[in-house]
Amino acid sequence: MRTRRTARTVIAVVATVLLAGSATACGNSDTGAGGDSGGGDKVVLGFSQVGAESGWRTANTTSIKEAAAAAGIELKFDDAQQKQENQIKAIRNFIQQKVDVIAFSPVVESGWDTVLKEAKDAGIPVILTDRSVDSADKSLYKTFLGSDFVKEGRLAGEWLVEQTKGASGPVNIVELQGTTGSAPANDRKEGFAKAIAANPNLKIVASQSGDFKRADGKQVMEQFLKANPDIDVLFAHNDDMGLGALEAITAAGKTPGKDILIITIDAVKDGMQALADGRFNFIAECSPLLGPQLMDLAKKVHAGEEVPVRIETEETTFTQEQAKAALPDRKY
Ligand code: GYE
Repeated sequence: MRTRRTARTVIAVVATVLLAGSATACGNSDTGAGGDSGGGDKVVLGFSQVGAESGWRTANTTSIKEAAAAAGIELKFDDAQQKQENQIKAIRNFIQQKVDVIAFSPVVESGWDTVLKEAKDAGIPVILTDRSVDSADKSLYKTFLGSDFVKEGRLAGEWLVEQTKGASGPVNIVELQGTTGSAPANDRKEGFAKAIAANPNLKIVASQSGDFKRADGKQVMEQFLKANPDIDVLFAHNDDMGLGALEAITAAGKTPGKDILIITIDAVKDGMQALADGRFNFIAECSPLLGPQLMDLAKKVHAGEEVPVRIETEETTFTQEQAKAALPDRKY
């Protein structure tokens, strides 16, 4: 009995201290960085999304909206329809509305310094999510939460090197790149190229952007097939372009996954289904479920807490067998 009462007292004391602590934290954050949003106690987060170009993006948007609701964050969401000018406009609107925190996924890497400086001058902290910027001034944002795209490309390339070990003749590769100038397109291309570089028989015979979209993937693959009769491998920077390409390959009378090996990145449900069915051969995962971590970071930077400058998403890779096993539990 005695011990129990003591334990209860300890818990009560701890709870009081915690409450007092959080009250202070709230007080601090109200006067901290960022303007007065007029949103009461709720942190107001302005988020500029790239668009709705892929299954990955849809899952990412859902994750962000659900996580904001769960965290009690007021989310102002803007869809930029894959246009940088729209993202810049959205960020300027957020600054004008004096939101507490701005987060965005930059459609391309370059050209952000001016608007980021405007946010900094207004005292509004910025979080980069999913994609990064190439700004030399790292003080323009607090942190970057997202994947290592170079690594994803490298894993894709390493798998191919392993598969084609001992191949005597040339292995002709076509590459469907993501949005021109975007971090994932630049980095995945680089990682893949480096991974295959030591194997002179592995040759990228054509490489073009399909803008991360299914329809564009199909159309560019049609052109690839017309211009190159002997394609052995397709490396697509995301599942959606790979899925579009499947139609072009089938229409050309070839069997995807057999006549042409298909490697993609993302591992969204449709991609995983294609992999489990044997139409894709390998996927390097890129997780879109960034919402909960983003909300946590938004609260922290609003409260003036230090956060790591780089937070990397955890990811894996999938073979056909692994996709079959993982598919039933796949949430997106
Ligand atoms: O791979 C692609 C999406 O930036 C990681 O964007 C993201 C990429 C993702 O459109 O499907």
